[in-house]
Amino acid sequence: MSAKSSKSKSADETVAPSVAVVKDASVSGSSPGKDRYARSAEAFEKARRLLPGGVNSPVRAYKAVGRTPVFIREGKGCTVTDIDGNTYIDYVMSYGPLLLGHAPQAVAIALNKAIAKGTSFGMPTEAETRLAELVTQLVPSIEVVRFVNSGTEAAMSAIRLARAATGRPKIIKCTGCYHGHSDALLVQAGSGATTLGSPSSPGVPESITSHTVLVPYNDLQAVARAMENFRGQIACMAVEPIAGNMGCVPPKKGYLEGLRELCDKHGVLLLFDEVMTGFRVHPGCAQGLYNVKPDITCLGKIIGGGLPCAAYGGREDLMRLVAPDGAMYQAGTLSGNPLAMAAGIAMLEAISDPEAKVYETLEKHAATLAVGLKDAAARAGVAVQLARVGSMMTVFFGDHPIENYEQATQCDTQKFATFFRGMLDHGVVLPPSQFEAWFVSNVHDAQAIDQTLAAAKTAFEAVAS
Ligand code: KE4
Repeated sequence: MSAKSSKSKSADETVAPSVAVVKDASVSGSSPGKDRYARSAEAFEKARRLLPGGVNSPVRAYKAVGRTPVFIREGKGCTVTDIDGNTYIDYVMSYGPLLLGHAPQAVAIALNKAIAKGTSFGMPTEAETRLAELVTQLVPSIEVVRFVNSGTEAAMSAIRLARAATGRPKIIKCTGCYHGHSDALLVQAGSGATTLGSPSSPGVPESITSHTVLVPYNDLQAVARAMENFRGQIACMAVEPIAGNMGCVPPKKGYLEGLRELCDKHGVLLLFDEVMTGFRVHPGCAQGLYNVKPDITCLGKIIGGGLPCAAYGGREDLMRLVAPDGAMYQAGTLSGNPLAMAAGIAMLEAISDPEAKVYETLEKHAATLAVGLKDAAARAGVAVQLARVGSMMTVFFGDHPIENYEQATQCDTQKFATFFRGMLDHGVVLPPSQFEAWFVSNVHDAQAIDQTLAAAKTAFEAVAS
């Protein structure tokens, strides 16, 4: 999901906020034998009666790709199997947590041990300290950390911390970057030069979003102007160090370093939202890869190994402001719960084991996939831009450079939808939006990549025709 597009959506267009709606009727490609997805279609009808859109997170409803969602029965390695018995090579990978594939043995064993001793206590456990040790050892900028249950909660709390630490009300964020669905962050470009945000969702008061200043991603001049315009009022600049919610858009050379300098110049805290990039692109996160230290970092996804776990952390002087050390209040019944801690410890111990060569394997598989996809698109005569950092990537359907959200939204979402359906019908399941990143795990082996590229050949030909 990513920031809401500028136009408001009618009720039946509640899609992943930035995804242009692709009308089901006109483009729902010829899906092979309706029976192939019959059970999923039935399950979806039943779910829709009881859940908004039949899902618990909007992007999963497949509104942008002209199909109804497949319901998953199980995951194994780099594949998932739906309730109709179709098996797919999976590049959704739960939108990022599954760096080691579905239910890796280390995590499964750790969870089995933990669950035998209980699921939640509401009292401290040593597992929380152990995961905190791993996080502070691996993430260069984190000296003290607080665990929460979702990336939204991490970002919301980190912003409150920045405001508490600076006494300043405003925040800067980039259009197209997504930091969860807390009110202050559901903004879209407002009118007028001030670029003050206006709500991108009903239910968000203008009074909240008027403290959120929007700038384009990868544009240092815009950040400098915003900091000048609102001198002394900006608490933090929140940014995905590698954008993943407009599709994968890497930072331009010098961008992150430039943000660090501007923040230092204006007394603004630099907040890296590494919910997606944390431990994805490097054992030290994106900040380790690019060697730029933020003041506050949000983590999520991989840190819980697929269980609900996220965190915010940073410089000790800042984190000591958080209750009960300090007065900045934040709390959570299931924060640091033993199951998520067990899964997170198993994940971080596995990925930080130099013997395991996890990142070398990820890079090898993802690079092979990227080269093969570009080649398949070229052979089919389809113009694509492939953006990749490590094991997160996006195939953009367009022939223009993509360095920010505005350029990403100029892509051909109908071509993407055709490609998506072709891949699904040939055994590969992708995130159902042009504005999402694909995720490769260390168990997407050579055979899986070959199968993916065979499906891509057919899917690109469908786009071309
Ligand atoms: P959650 O509240 O969904 O755990 O995390 C929000 C969040 C915060 N920051 C970044 C950089 C994120 O990518 C996310 C969530 N990512 C989306 C995927 N684009 C989650 C998928 C969904 O919304 O279903």
